Amino acid sequence: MKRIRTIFYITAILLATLTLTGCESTLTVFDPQGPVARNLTELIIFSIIFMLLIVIVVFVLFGFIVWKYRAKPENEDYEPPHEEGSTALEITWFLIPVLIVVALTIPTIITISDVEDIPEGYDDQEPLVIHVTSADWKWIFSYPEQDIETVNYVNIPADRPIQFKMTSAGTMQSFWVPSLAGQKYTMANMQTQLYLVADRPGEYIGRNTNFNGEGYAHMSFEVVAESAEDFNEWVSDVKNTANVLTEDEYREILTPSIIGRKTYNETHLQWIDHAHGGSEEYINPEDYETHLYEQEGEIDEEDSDVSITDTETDEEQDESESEQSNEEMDMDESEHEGHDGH
Ligand SMILES: [Cu+2]
Repeated sequence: MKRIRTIFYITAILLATLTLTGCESTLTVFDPQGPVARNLTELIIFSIIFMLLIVIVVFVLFGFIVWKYRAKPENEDYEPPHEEGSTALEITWFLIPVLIVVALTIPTIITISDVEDIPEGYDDQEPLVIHVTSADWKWIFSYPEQDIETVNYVNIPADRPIQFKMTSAGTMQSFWVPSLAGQKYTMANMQTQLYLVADRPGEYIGRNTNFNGEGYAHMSFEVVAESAEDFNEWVSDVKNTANVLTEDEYREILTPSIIGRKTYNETHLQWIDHAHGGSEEYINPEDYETHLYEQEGEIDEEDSDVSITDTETDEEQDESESEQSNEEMDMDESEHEGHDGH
């Protein structure tokens, strides 16, 4: 009776784990939509199977030894003989882990150097260059060839290699489109590169995977892969309808804030390429202390379930709070001045 109950409990727990894993039939990482992501997925699957085999061998041997040398009534008084150790065995169990690490390292290095270049089979095509600038908390995409810029979404032609030249205008972030490529860091004053190809038209989610403050959770973007004709049509649409990006507007975009999608004619690359210095001029440290609170009031207004009066009082509170902190800062400054006078 007790055994049946135990079996029932174990089955219930297993079923619960299975059903609680969610409704999606595939995990994004195991459902690659391009050659770069496919390479990485194959490496992940190889590593999992390889390590699983080692785990199985270890556990089977462990179980076998425990069972074979268990205490039995016939060997109750058994005393093991004194052993001095065996050089041959010690070399063996030193070498096995070394070989395992080497066997895991070789395919990893090959794959990682492969994805650093235009994917195989696409080398005859000129890659489309897109500059990626991450800022707190948005993604800016510049198309130097087309002379257009987008925020929080990037349109790419499918079946053509894309070369992302990535940098950051602020803190370090990490660029990741799990369906299409692995993740790579973006850093101020330097450039990292990432190639990818989308097999066919489709929409994919990309996001920042490096925690960088309050707006981190919202720092995602959409990658829209289109046919070459659709992409060219979109470019000419932007050229005909979008506003020209001004330097003032660009500075405003860079302040720490959560903004939606934007589309511009011309790119910020004409004044600044954060990959080669100059980010400091565009970053105001004070923005990091106040700007998001102002922005939150705007977000509340959009929510239909928040009444206007609530939002107003929230904003008033935020304003008085930031005024207070400004006053405190002014006081601090005057105190310092006083000390300097001595
Ligand atoms: Cu760096």
